Amino acid sequence: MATPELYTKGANVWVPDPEEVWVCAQLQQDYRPGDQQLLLLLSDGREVQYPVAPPVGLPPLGNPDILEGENDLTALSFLHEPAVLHNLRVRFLHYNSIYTYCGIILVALNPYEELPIYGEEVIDAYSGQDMAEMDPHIFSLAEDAYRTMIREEKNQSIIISGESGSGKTVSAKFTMRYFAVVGGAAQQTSVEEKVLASNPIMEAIGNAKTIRNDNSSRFGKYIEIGFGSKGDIIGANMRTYLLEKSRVVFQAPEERNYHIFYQLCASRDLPEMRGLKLNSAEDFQYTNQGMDINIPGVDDAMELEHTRNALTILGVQPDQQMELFRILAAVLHLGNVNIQASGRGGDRSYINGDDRSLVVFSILMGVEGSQMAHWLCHQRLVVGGEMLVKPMSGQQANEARDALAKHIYGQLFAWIVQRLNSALRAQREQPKTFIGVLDIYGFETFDRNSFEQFCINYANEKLQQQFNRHVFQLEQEEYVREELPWNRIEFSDNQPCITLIEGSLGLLDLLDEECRVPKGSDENWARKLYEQHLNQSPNFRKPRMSNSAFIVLHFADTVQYECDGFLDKNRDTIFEEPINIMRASQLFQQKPVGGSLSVSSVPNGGVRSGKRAHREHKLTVGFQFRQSLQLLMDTLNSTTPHYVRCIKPNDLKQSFLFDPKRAVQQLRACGVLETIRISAAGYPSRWTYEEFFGRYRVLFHGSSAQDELQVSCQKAIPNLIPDPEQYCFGKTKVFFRAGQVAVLEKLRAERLWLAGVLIQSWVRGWI
Ligand code: AD9
Ligand code: MG
Repeated sequence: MATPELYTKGANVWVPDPEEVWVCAQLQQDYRPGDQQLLLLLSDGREVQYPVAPPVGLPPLGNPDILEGENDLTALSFLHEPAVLHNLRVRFLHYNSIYTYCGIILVALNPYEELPIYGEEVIDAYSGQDMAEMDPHIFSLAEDAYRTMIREEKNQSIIISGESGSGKTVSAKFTMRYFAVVGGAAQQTSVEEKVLASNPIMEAIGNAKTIRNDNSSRFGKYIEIGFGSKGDIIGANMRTYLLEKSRVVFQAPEERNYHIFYQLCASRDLPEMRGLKLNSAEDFQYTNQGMDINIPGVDDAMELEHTRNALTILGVQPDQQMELFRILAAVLHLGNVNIQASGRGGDRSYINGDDRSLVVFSILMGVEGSQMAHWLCHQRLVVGGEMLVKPMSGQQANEARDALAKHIYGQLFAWIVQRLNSALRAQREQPKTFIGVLDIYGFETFDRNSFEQFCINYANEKLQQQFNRHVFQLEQEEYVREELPWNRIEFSDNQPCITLIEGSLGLLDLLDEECRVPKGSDENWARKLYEQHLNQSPNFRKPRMSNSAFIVLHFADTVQYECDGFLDKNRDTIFEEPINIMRASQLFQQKPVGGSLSVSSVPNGGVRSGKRAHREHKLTVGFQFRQSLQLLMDTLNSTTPHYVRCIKPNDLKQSFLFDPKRAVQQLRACGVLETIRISAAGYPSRWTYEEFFGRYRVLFHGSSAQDELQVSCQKAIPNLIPDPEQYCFGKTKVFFRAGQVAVLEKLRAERLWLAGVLIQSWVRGWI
């Protein structure tokens, strides 16, 4: 893509820098083909010899000044990483602009500061406007989705991704608020209010404080907002993905369990809460492991008020709310049940009959305490057709208790989602169209990566493919519309990686198989992975120093996964007997929708009956996740997608601080740079003949008559750009390959200079 003739004295280039990622430098003399070095002046005043011999090559060129602060990155003439980074930084730091387009993507930088740009007056300003005419904003994207839906009578979706703490949930809520305002019914119905009220409820039960984000969503969510024939909101429906259940029983230092537990503990002195026998969250094993039960600036008792109000708005009656709280309190008490190891070498365990936590748990859940105590410490096995009761070790019993807690919470979560959905269901008419908002976990890589990261990264791999194909298709459509000669754009499809994960005998298949075979183990699975995929799949590697880990080359990054624990997490093992006792409980018996909790209505981990569950194969987590992702992809593919990519500009949660290293890492991972690449591979710069003539008339000799513009352009351009590969004439537009706008700008500048026109004005692009 380097255009040697542009490397002349005074030209700006970007050179790599360990701190700033890229720094700007100015060429001190013309480059001549064959030169081994460039003499550069760095911005700090140093002169350096920059080696350009292969494989380094010429450094990327800076963009013409007219493009500085451009609000669409794909309008940059040179499309490369330093240009993208520089432009985002200039907009963010100089103009406090957190939003920038990158083609069809809206890039959103988290400002970590409340900005006065979300008020109703701003919504009004964006409402009814054309996207191209307004500054980039989450509202302009929402408006575009809304207008497209009305105009084309087609479903839309807004796909928000980004890493933890980058602002996805905040963005999702702003889009929902936008729709609630523009789609608000004339006669005040309460549907919009209900749709918005679902947010605090879902956050109470599905969000938690993590080291990255005080309000981190621990599940994925796709909410479809249904609109009636007048374009007003008439209902909604949500689907959730992969709740992190392990958090219910375990939290890392400085992290918390789900907010709702702390909200309840903080409200324990309310008269109606007394019966729950709650203490401070510091006293419960399930809420105190992070060692800090508070979030600065958050009053958990007040938050419970919000949660309760929201539940009331959604029609969950106070007595039903108390039922939920009772189950949640029971989970906390369950975590404090003291399991004692006994027997030789601790191979048995027991719970004291007067264990206070067990007593409270049993009362709250309405189950028989002694039975529960027995079945938490014993398991039933079928050996040779005969039923045996086997004692469990202390560790096994603790695992069984934790598994029960996770199961109860998972059921409660699923029940609340169902309950909200039935409250949000459209009443009078069927929705004509919907806008789906997807707030899903972004690509993740930690020092140690396990099943959760694997699933999350798999989801992102699928979303990236959906995105690539969509962008690619749009490009092709534009080329067809403009009747360009058939010109295939090459782009790197990530299908091989997806096949590796979900294909036949892929990673998930082999994992399921290993979960089925007797004596299956994480190590055996690892071995089978190596046998099947090493040197076969381009996206698979084995780490040199380990036999229990594997490496996947994802589109965003290369990630090493530790196999330890994959089988258990995929099986999501539940111990049946305690759950059978739960099934006898009043709370778990009633009808699912509109009624009370049900253990059998929810597919994930739903236990059918004690005996049958032995024989019937339970669906694995991986299998279900693959299915739900496929369903999501089908849905997204049937809509017009709109993409938001959230970027976390620093790890300190500091307002308007831009850490280029972190930003670039995310731009690579979220596909923005890939979009740029796809864009650069085709004809990223395009102008209507009129626009083109307007800017470059000094380079023309031909007629400026309206109907002859096209012909004039077609005559002029071959003289300006000798390589016919670099441009293409369409029906209404002229298309250029990356870098050509810079060539034209340079020619224009020289012509203007010759003509003696004031340099200042063209530098600023005023003429
Ligand atoms: V996670 O993957 O669920 O852990 P999110 O959802 O990407 O993450 P979230 O939306 O919760 O991040 O944003 C994190 C915090 O950043 C918020 O609590 C705000 O304090 C802050 N934030 C994000 N976006 C904005 C914004 N547009 N304006 C002001 C913001 N603050
Ligand atoms: Mg979130």
